[in-house]
Amino acid sequence: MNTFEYRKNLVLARYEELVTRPNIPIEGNGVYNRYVNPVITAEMVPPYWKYDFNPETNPYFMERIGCNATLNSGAIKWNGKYVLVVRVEGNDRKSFFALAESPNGIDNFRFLPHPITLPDTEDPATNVYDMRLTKHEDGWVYGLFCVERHDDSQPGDLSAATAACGIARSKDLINWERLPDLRSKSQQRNVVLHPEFVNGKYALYTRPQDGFIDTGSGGGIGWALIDDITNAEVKEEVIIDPRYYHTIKEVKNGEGPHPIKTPKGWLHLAHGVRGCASGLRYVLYMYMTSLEEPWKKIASPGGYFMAPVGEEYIGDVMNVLFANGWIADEDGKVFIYYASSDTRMHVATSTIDRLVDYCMNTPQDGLTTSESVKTLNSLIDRNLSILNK
Ligand code: BGC
Ligand code: BMA
Repeated sequence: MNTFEYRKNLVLARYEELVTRPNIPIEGNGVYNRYVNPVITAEMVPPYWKYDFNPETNPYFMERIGCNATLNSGAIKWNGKYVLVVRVEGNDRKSFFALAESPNGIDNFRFLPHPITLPDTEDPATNVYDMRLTKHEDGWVYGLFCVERHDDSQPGDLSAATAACGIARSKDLINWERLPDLRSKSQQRNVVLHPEFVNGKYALYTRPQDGFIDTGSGGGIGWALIDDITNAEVKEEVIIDPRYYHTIKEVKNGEGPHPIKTPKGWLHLAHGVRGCASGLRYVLYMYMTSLEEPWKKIASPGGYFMAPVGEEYIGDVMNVLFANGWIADEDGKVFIYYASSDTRMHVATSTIDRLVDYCMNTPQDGLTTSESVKTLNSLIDRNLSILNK
C-alpha cells in the first residue's frame, strides 16, 4: 500500500473509533455525573476538513488545515437530536461555529458537513466565539456571541482589542440572518438572550466591562430590556448577580447559557473568575431568580458548582471550565455541556429537581472564614446528633 492509502485508512479508522466510542457516567457528588470521555475534541473534526483527499495534490496524505480546539459550545434540542454549536478554533487562532449532533447527548457527536457561514456586518470582526442559543418565544432561534476587533484607537498595541455582542437568528440552525451588533456604552462579552418576553420586551443578561479583559467597574452579570432586537441597544442595565471580594467570582463573572424555567424559579448556570499566581481560574456556579421577576435573585448557593479535575486542568488556557450550553429534556434530565481549559467539550448530567435542590439547600457564601466555619459546624452538629443516637 502506498503512503497515501495507508495514512488515509489510518486517519479514517482513528476518527471513526473516536466518534463512536461509548461514554459512561461516573457517579459523583450526587448533584451531577461527569463522563469518562470528552464529547468533542479537535480530533473529532471530520478528516475531510483537515486533509486533501486527492492523491495527486497530497501524495503524503498530510494535514493541510489543522484544528486546535473545540470548546465553548451553545446547545439546543433540535428535531429530537442534541445539537451543539461548537466554537472550533483553527491552528490560526481564528474560531468559527460548527454544528455537531448526537442521538443521545453523551456520545456519537458528529459534525455536519460544513461549518456555519455567518454573515458579517459592515464592520467585520476578526474573531467570533462562545455562542449562546435561545429558542425565543417570537419563533426564532437566536445566537448571541462575542465579536472581537482590534482596537484601532491604540494603533501601537497589537493586543488592544474590543469585545461586543454579535446577534444572528435562524429558523433551521443552518441559514443565519445577521442583525446589527448590540450597542452598549461599555464593552460586552457573555451576553445571553432570555427565552421569553418580559413586559413585552426582549431581555438580555449582559456583562458590562471597562476594557477588553478587565471588567473594571462592571459589577457583574447585568440585565437589560431591549425595545427592538433588530436594532438592539442597552439603555438601562442593572446588576443582578454582583462580584464579591474573596469569592470564586472576585475578578469576573458571566452568564452561561440562558436559564432553565422550573416551577420554583429560573435556574442559572454561570462562570466565576478569580486571579491567582498561575493566572485566572474559571469555575462554574449556579443561582436562581424569581419566575415573575427574572432579575431578582432567590437562591445563591455558595462556592463553585464545578471546577476542573484531572485532565480538565490541562490545555490551551489552563484552569478553566466554561459553559455556554445546556439542554433540559422533557423528563427533567439536564445535559450540561462544558469546556475544559479552552481545549475540549465535556458533558455532565443531572436533573432539574437535583439542580433546584442544590441551589435551594447549599449554604450561601457567608463571605468570611468565621461564617464558613459557623455554617460547617451547624451541619456537623446536626449530623452528630443523628449519627450518635
Ligand atoms: C479569546 C477568548 C478570551 C478573550 C479574553 C479572546 O481573544 O479568544 O477566548 O475569552 O480573549 O481573554
Ligand atoms: C473568556 C471567555 C472564554 C474563555 C475564557 C478563558 O473571557 O469568554 O472564551 O473560555 O475567557 O480563556
